Amino acid sequence: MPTGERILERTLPSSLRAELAGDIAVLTLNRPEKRNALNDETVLGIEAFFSALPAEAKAVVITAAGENFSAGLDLSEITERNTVEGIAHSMMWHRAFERIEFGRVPVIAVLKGAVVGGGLELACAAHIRVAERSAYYALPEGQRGIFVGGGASVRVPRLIGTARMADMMLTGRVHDAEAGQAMGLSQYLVEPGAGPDTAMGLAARVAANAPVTNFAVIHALPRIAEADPRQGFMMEALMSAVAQGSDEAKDRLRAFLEKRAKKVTEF
Ligand code: 1HE
Repeated sequence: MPTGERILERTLPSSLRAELAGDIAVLTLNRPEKRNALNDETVLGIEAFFSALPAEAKAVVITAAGENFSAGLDLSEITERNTVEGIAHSMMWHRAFERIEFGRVPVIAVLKGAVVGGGLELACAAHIRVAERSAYYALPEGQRGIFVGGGASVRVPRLIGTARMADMMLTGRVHDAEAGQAMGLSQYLVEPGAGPDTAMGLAARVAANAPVTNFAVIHALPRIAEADPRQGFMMEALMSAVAQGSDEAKDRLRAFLEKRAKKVTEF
């Protein structure tokens, strides 16, 4: 049976590179000469990658070649599009990024340099963001005369609040990596160049979790967090029971009780 890696070799555009490091798949934005601007081919490639992850992959790390994560939408492609085509284009981004957020495994993005416009939208679809100190965040759509279309209106307010997003769009405000960390755009802030190693270390920890836990965190947690509390508590009880009932949970709990598992402080 062909591995996902081999499938991906055939389907990915040159603006993306995919590798498998053990049980961690690494997707690299590979168009540094255009600051990893996201053209249609790249967004469709992202969708293809996350739709056909190698079976071995238990976590994904998204990195970027060059000094920048991504300068967002490829502005050279936008001028010819009419309104109806614009809707289809935005929905194509939504589809691709939903594959990231609601895919099979957790995703960690390594941010640096420009994380702007659609680049920030891509970053926000990941579950964990590791920002190098060079990272900066902006939503220049306001200044370009357009609006976000890759899911930012849904995902960014959940991280930083509607008021901060409105400010970024209305005034063109740029936030540096420290500010981004303080407001919740990133969960980790690291020195320049340290992002990939940090992300791979985190991915290894994620990959070591029971699959049912990772499933619950990706698929159940965000839905529960947005649900009416009464339904949320019910969903939590059901998810909790499903997880507890698994053989792997029983093995792990027994290992702790028999002093064979690490303490919280030893992870
Ligand atoms: C691009 C793009 C792009 C660079 N589309 N080609 N995004 C933006 O509005 C951000 C636009 N980009 C910039 O403001 C700057 O490029 C950066 C601050 C990110 C980086 O500056 P710098 O000095 O390192 O690079 P550069 O010289 O500006 O760009 C290098 C090349 O990349 C240059 O092409 P070249 O052929 O002249 O060498 C640039 O034209 C090209 N380039 N960014 C196309 N974005 C689903 S809706 C999402 C809506 C949005 O994302 S809107 C925000 C778009």
